[in-house]
Amino acid sequence: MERTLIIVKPDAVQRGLTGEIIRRFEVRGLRIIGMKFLQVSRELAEKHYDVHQGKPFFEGLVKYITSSPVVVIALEGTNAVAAARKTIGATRPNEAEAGTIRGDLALEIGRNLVHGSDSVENGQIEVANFFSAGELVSWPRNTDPWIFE
Ligand code: IDP
Ligand code: MG
Repeated sequence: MERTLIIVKPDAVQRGLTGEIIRRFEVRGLRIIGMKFLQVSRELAEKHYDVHQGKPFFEGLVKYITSSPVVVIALEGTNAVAAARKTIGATRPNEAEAGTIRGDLALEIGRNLVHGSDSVENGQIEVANFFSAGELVSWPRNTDPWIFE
């Protein structure tokens, strides 16, 4: 089943939006298979955002994601990657649709509250970067037949 990595970023944790953000993925029907609270190290931040190395916002981005604790969540579901990205909304919160996390709760690109993997391949890679195999539980949820056809 498709997997995606969600990061409830430092601004969201500081603003007390962790529960609100988890709720939106939960009610969407995505199944939580891993979750933890941690402070991201510089090393892990650079690995996670490797594709953005060399861009003008890279240093600020690493500072932001390592500035304060985050909640990381591994989600599973049919079309988990695209579904989570839709629920998150556009990267620039001013362009994000109302009804999305960023469109409802954020204003600026450098404080956009949440990360979601951008491809099926990156979903697998990013989940593995943040979770060991023993930290993931692929459990049979009783509601699965009412959500996955
Ligand atoms: P995404 O989070 O929607 O996938 P990406 O383009 O992958 O967006 O960028 C990763 C993160 O880097 C963004 O969520 C945002 O926090 C930050 N970022 C991207 N572009 C800029 C920028 O131009 N200025 C400041 N921060 C940026
Ligand atoms: Mg991205």
